[in-house]
Amino acid sequence: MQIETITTHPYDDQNPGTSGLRKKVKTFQQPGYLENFVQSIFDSLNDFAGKTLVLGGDGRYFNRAAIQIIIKMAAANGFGELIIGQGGLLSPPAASHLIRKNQAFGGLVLSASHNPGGPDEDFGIKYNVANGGPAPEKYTAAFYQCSQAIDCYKIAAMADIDLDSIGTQQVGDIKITIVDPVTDYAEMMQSIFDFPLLKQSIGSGYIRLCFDAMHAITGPYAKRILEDMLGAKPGSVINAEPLEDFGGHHPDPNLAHAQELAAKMFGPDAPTFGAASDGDGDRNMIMGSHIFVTPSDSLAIMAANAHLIPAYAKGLSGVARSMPTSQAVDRVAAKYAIPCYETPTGWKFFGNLLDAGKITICGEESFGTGSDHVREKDGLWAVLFWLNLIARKRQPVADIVHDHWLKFGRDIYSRHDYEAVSSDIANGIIEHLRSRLPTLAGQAFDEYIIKYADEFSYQDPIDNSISHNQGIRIGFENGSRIVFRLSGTGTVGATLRIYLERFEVDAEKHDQDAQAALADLIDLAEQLSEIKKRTGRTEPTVIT
Ligand code: VG1
Ligand code: CO
Repeated sequence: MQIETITTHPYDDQNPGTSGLRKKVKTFQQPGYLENFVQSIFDSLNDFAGKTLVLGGDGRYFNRAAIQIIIKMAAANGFGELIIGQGGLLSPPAASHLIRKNQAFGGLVLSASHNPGGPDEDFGIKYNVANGGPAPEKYTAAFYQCSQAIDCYKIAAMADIDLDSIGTQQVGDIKITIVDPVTDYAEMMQSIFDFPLLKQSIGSGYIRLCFDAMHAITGPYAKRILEDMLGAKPGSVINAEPLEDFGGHHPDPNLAHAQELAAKMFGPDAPTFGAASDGDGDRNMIMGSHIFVTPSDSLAIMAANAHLIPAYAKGLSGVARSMPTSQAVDRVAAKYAIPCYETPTGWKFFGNLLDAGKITICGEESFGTGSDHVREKDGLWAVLFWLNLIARKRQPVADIVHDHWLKFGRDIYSRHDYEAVSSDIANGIIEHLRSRLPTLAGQAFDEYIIKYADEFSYQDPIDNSISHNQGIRIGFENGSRIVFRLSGTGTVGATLRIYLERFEVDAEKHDQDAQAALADLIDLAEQLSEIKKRTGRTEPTVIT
């Protein structure tokens, strides 16, 4: 096999964000752009000669082309084996599982997750380390550094690989195995949840479900697991066929984007249970008949009831949530006397805690939950968790949620996003907030008295690495919080996120509409940040 060394020039924008490098497809199609980044990853890793790399993506536009390039580069750089999902497909949790199961050196996951797909939309790539989780910051910083000085990349002169035929072939020094993307993952799910009980509850009609795959990667996973294995009626999985452009939709599971599902769940004769996943299948939205469960509540409810799930019957070692996620899970941890960790946004910060056995379950407000079964958030895992819970408790979703609030109180929660704001204006807003921080504590705005105002820094309790500037937090004496941060996954301008939460202990007030209940905090967020004033916008782009 002939290996070519191709001269290239650096691109200055290959700094990975919250979850890998995400750019427009057109950016990735520039000469050498993808190659530079992949070579920069390989150049910053050591001792992988002859070892195994897992490879797959969310199936969006450019996925197949990128996989062919990466195969040739992995061969040229000396990997010994590639494990690739059939059709180039692997959801991040399935890739994470394959890395762990095969004791691979790492994996490349091609995904822009919840971002739209197509020739004019987004593409992304991230590297996962040997524990199956996203590369921690010290790795991504090294990738970026290499990308700024790169002058050549290596690629093998070999024919394209047939990605659709399962099996193993040897090409020169590299073994290439195409695997079914679902089989191993489905087996793992069977080992975590009570499949016989689920089959019985679904088969008897006690649970009627609708899962919206949003024309993204979870289609084949959900069809196999929910319909074929658990007996949900054919058609229970909607938008099940993965499309390169997700049917022109935004594959982000929330009430704003999963409208078809939302209409069903709030319509007449609504199913008992509804759920959706994002483009790459690591997020989940949970709904019941006429109820939407916020991701922060979902995490807390899972933690509070985990002992009812076979794999977690012994209880949890601890829990973790990203900083902007509501404090609902903290209340569960306090009651069960288990540790609760607060990490920066992004799954890479959970890896060390999971590896060290400090936590069993973790989650983010952005529709992500997961456990120590893999090192990624896992959409279908969360769906099966909820199904298992409903089957065990013999209670509808709404009752499970209301009972939880009764016991722990309700953390009323919402996130407001302002997308595609000019970067200068967005940075100006953050600077403005930052400059106000030192004088905010003690100030009173009606019943809201500011208890602390700071910029979140995190010291990893395992490796002691420190991550600064992880979002601006303003906490109030009554437990409410407002958090401001800039997104690290967008590809156009800047996205400003405002996270709002207020604790309500009074059961009489648990059924309020979140936006109405948070109205004072929403006003206060504007007073403090001047987002509307500075952007000229009258309302957020998306409210979740
Ligand atoms: C967003 C979410 C974050 C999540 C990340 C990746 O990041 O807020 O919680 O981990 O996306 O999710 P940001 O920086 O835009 O706020 V996914 O499903 O894109 O892998
Ligand atoms: Co995702």
